Amino acid sequence: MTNAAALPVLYSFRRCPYAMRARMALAQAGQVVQLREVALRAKPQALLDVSPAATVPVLVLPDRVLTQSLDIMVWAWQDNDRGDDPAHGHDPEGWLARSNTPDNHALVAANDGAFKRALDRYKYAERFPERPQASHRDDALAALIAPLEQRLLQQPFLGDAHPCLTDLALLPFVRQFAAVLPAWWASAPFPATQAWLQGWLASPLFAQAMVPYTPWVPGDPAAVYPR
Ligand SMILES: N[C@@H](CCC(=O)N[C@@H](CS)C(=O)NCC(=O)O)C(=O)O
Repeated sequence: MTNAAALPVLYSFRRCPYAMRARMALAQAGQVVQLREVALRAKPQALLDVSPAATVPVLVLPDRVLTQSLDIMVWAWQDNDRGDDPAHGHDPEGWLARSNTPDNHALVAANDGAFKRALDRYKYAERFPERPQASHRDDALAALIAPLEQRLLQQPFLGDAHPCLTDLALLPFVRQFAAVLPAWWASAPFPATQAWLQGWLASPLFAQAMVPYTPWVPGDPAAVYPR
């Protein structure tokens, strides 16, 4: 039986897109952690102690602390410590390997950079009154959605015939983009990206990553993720 208190600690926030992609990677790779749901307005001291920047997600391992969602995703599939299958670690299906292409690295950089910046402005357009909302949306389309559509017209996933880390890295952000003006998105000319997003939102992996946890309070018993 697993001793839950000995599992790595994941500080997480359900609605944070960075935390979502980390949770999906952990679950897909078969990693089990103890999840500490964080209220961003009242961050626990234990989180500040391990990560002064105190963003989520943070994964606390026995020998190091990972404070970037992409590092947590890579660790999820790369970790060979448990030795389930020494030849393949936690990635017998190649989710990490398939993501390691220049095109996929460029998509993640665009997502985390120009797209995220435009997405925030599109989402909170009233805070950026110097430009109309649609111009921020155009920036977001140019940064990520248009190149993503080109890829997905040729292949169902960013790992080609199968999904990979890159699909999961982009998904929570594309979801946010679609949700800003759902009616606009539904009639926008991006059929491949719309189908890709729909497929992921209906997937068991996404459902597993979105199971709610009550905010962690020191002294609580370990809350195992995935459930
Ligand atoms: N580069 C970081 C970004 C993480 C991030 O910015 N997370 C947000 C929540 S979505 C956060 O924790 N913000 C700090 C705060 O709101 O106080 C990563 O990839 O993990």
